[in-house]
Amino acid sequence: MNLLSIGGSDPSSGAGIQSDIKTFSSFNVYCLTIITAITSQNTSSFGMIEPVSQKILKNQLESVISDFKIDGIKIAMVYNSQIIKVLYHQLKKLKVPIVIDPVLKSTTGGSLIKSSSIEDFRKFMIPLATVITPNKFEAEILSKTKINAKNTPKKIAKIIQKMGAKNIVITGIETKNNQISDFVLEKNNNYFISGEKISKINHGSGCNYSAAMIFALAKNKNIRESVRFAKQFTYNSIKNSKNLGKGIAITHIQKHDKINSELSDAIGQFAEIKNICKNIPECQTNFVYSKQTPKSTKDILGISGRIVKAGRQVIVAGNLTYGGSKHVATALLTMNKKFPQIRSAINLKYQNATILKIKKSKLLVSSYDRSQEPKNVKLKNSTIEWGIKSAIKNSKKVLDVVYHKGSFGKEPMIIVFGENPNNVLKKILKII
Ligand code: PXL
Repeated sequence: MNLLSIGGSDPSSGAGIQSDIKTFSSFNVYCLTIITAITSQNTSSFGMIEPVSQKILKNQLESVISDFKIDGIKIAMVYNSQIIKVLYHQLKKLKVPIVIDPVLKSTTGGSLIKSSSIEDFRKFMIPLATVITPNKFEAEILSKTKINAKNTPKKIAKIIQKMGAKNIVITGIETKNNQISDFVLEKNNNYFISGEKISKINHGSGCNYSAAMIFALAKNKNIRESVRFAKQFTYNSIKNSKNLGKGIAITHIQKHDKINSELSDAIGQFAEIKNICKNIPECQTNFVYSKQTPKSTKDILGISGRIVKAGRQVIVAGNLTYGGSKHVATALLTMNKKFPQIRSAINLKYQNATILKIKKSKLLVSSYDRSQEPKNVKLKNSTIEWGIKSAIKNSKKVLDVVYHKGSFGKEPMIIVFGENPNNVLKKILKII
């Protein structure tokens, strides 16, 4: 896949074109670049901007468009009206998804667009957008309206949609209870997507969000899935941000191995299953995926927090880390010792209806009785290992599901196992 990033050069490599190269490379995607302006900046201050000429901009576009198949385009810093007009004329004829990140200011205070060009931005850039991703401040400037009780996010997003963008995502519109929500307006649909907030000033998160968004769209994910994906990717990049210079931290993109991308893809799809919140237990859900031949839970990737219920929404709290899950990872480790091909698992709420469906399906199921747990097991805190071992002891065939009905003070639970996260997901869809 080839994605094109159009924007400014940032010598600190925290934002702009350099940041997008890091993001796309982490997805194993080839990153084409078109530079609209050279900025000088570091983690403390913003220096000069030198926009490129229309001539070289047009020539860059022609070079790239005539040669490569382009699967998606992200446009960020455009700086002035000349640049905006060249981009409009070259890009309007292309039929690929375009994400526009309407960057107006850098975190360190530099203006990334001339104020006299904002009207042209509205007129020529916004209509190109499959998705536009303003933050609250940018949405207010573009719509010329302050967000308040009367002027709701929906109203502001509708104003921007009227300017021609197909879908609007206003990022960080609302923060409460340690959560940060994005507002999404699609053609005939609007909703909030919430995630865990990290209060850390950083350089790069906005770029990471829009870059992850174009990747998801180019992979044919729908808008809701793409927003979730971008949100989780950005959460991770902020969580892992590093103090590389003397000023603010720069977001960090971990190289994604196959295990990581398969699991995060499946978690995104799991969170999108209709009414899935009903299958999340009180102790919440973890979804894990193991390296081949795991020696301990440290070889098993899981969510450092959990997949949690928040009303009717499901929120992925925390990021993917090896050793991130204790319980589900221990269950998987035990299963994997007997059946090495089983490398992924998830825990779901115990419900009679689910058990009935499991029994009707062709899935192989077994259970254990926590009330039979020997004292020494309880003392050693190895209940799960003992439970899974007893459930699979007599099975020659690979088991798909193991459950227990709980005991005093212990919540009953269903664990679904599979060879990989996608395989687990398919089994879940059969039984919920
Ligand atoms: O984060 C927005 C952004 C985009 N592009 C360039 C930037 C910045 C922020 O500093 O410098 C070139």
